[in-house]
Amino acid sequence: MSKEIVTLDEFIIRRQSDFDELTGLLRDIGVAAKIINREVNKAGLVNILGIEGGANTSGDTVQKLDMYANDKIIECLKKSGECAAVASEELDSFVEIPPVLGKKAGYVVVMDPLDGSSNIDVNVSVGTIFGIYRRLDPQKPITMADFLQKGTALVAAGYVIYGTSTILVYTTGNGVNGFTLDPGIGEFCLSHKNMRIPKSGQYYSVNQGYYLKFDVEMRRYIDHCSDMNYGLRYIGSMVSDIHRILFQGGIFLYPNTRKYPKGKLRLLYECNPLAFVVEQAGGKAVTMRSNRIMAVQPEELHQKATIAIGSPETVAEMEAFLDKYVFKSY
Ligand code: P6P
Repeated sequence: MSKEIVTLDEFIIRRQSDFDELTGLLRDIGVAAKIINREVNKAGLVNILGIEGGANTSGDTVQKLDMYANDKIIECLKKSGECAAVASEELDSFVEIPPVLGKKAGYVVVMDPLDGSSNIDVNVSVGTIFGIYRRLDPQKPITMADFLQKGTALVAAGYVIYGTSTILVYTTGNGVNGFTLDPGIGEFCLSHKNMRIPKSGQYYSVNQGYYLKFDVEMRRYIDHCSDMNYGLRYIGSMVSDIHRILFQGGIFLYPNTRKYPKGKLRLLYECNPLAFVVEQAGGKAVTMRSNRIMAVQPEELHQKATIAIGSPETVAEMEAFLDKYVFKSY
């Protein structure tokens, strides 16, 4: 008997009890993901035709794909009237979304519309990352404080991977579920129910090229991974690297380096949403000082953070190296 097909829309409606008003917002994100998927899949063609970054045959300016994704998501978020404002890696500050039929929108969205977009030219998977917060006070105007909330205040978060298949993975705080886009019917269909990360894993994901620029405790930990014959998997696309760890177990690391003393990845719209998903799947996400990522108080929109995220036992094993080697100077 064929397995029942549960589309993203049906799943969201069935789970409506989670967050009533969130239903339309999640569906808006699903629509945006389908539109971005279509353009990402054509990106290679665009480059072949040599019009990337220029004007296409009809004279239209070909937008950079990450700005295209940014604009498309904002356009889709205007539909449900549940999102009051958006903060994006592509924008200096947040943008407000016009109310729909005078409705007081209850949420704000943080996002990296197309993370790892430099990989598109070499046909490596890229992704969209999003997080959803309740507004601090729907009766008051939107301020930066609505966005500078800890990850623990997220009500939903997820990512989309545009890869060999297009998968949307999200949580509303009641576990993690994955939906694969079926191009035949143009719907995201439930494909990974109640995802759980392995308690430990044999993969580590870090840019080994920075080895000599890491702190001594990080270099000792990477030596340990080699001693344990862990597999190194790193494609320079955070969403894809962490998606693999979610499935196969292990750890993803972006430590501080001399070039990025506070880390490279963004706390608000990269680390926190992915930390929420991984924690909801039973994993762990900490900074290089063993602070829970989701408990860090954001001070500014594009704040950077160091991160170690993945299987709980593997992250704990890494933290033991921080304790063992870090000089307790502070
Ligand atoms: P590096 C992509 O540019 C990105 O923001 C993440 O997706 C990825 O994990 C990281 O940067 C790669 O950075 O310094 O290793 O090239």
